[in-house]
Amino acid sequence: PPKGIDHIGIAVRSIEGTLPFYLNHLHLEVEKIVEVPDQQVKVAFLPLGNSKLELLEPLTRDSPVAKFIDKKGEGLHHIAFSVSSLQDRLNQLKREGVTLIDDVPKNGAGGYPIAFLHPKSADGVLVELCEVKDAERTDN
Ligand code: CMX
Repeated sequence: PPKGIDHIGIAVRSIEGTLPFYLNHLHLEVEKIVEVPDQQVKVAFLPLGNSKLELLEPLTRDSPVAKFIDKKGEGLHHIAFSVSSLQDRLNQLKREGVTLIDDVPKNGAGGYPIAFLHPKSADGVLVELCEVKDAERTDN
């Protein structure tokens, strides 16, 4: 089973425009802001207990997050579970008939391997799996 929720992804048009809500009203803090070329997004990390929020700002007009905002507007974009042995997990899900977006892991925003499952396999929820080494986790 997954080890926990690594993060929740929220699609925004502008990180700069969105941050004041999380900083001033929810009193969260920004750990770092990085660009993830593989996913064509800029990401702000806001730690929250053993998990975090990720604000996702599209870097290109035709990136997945830009298309999402065009279609559905800003808001909850995906949920990410931490797992071990990501490639084994993907192989297993494929054998079980789950539609994968990524057959092989990509480089994620946190610097570790990630892969997405297709929302049509999860009743409309975009699910991400993140491989986090046990030693890097803060909750064990
Ligand atoms: N949550 C739920 N459903 C979503 C979705 C999301 N985040 N994004 C798209 N969909 C749905 C669409 O609503 C659409 O549904 P319908 O067919 O019922 O209309 C369907 O998926 C297809 O969407 P689309 O707009 O035609 O877009 P594509 O098929 O080109 O892409 C998807 C959809 C999920 C394959 C693509 O967004 C993707 O590859 N996502 C994974 C990568 C990603 O999202 N990266 C950004 C985050 C990066 C990070 O966290 O670092």
